[in-house]
Amino acid sequence: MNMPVIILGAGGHAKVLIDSLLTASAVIVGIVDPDPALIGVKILSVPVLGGDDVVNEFPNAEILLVNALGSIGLPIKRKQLFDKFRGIGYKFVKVVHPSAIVASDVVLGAGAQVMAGAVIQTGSRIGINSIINTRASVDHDCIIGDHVHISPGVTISGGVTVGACSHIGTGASVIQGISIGNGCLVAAGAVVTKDISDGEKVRGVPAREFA
Ligand code: JB2
Repeated sequence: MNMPVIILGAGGHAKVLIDSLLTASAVIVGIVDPDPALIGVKILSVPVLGGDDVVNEFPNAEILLVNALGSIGLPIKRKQLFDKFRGIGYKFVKVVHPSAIVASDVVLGAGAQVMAGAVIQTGSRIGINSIINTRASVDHDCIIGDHVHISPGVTISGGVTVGACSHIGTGASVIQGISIGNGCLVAAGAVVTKDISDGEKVRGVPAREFA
């Protein structure tokens, strides 16, 4: 990564990303966040510079962005923030923690984030702006769509498809060959043994739909 980066958002996900980026000796210009009370606050030595308008002071050819808006449910706001800046020509850098294991043929989309201890096996693809969070495991030949959050400790077996903007909660498991649609929510700890349609929310063991 040759260009300096700006971090969007100053919360918990930002802290984890900044740690990963500093490990990789990235040059971080600062953080932007809409909360004015955070201006000047530092996260792991990186200061909050102001709101999102600060990004516009840097030409899009001279800076890379990192989307640090995480999610604890459907990643809609995270997608909106990504689309807003991508739409005006900014590029999002991929972040891969050095302790992650990513097979050599895995394709990571723009702005994908692979956190510490995650494993992504051969033949898998990860969409743009998606998070494979701490110690999550994505086995062989999985297709993870755009703007997906695979939360910490999730286990996804081989040949699984996860549609765009879905959220797989902490510690959930998905057996082999399952298809999860777009905009789905899998609650923490669920065990998914059947396909899930677009927009469905499931929880429990085995996972069943809830309102
Ligand atoms: O439009 C925005 C915006 N909206 C909220 N632009 C920018 N630049 N920042 C935005 N934010 C800021 O994101 C909020 O003001 C807040 O400072 C930050 C979100 O912080 P929070 O700690 O609430 O959540 P997070 O997204 O960093 O982390 C969640 O998701 C992670 C994946 C947490 O639940 C974590 O526990 C989780 N690991």
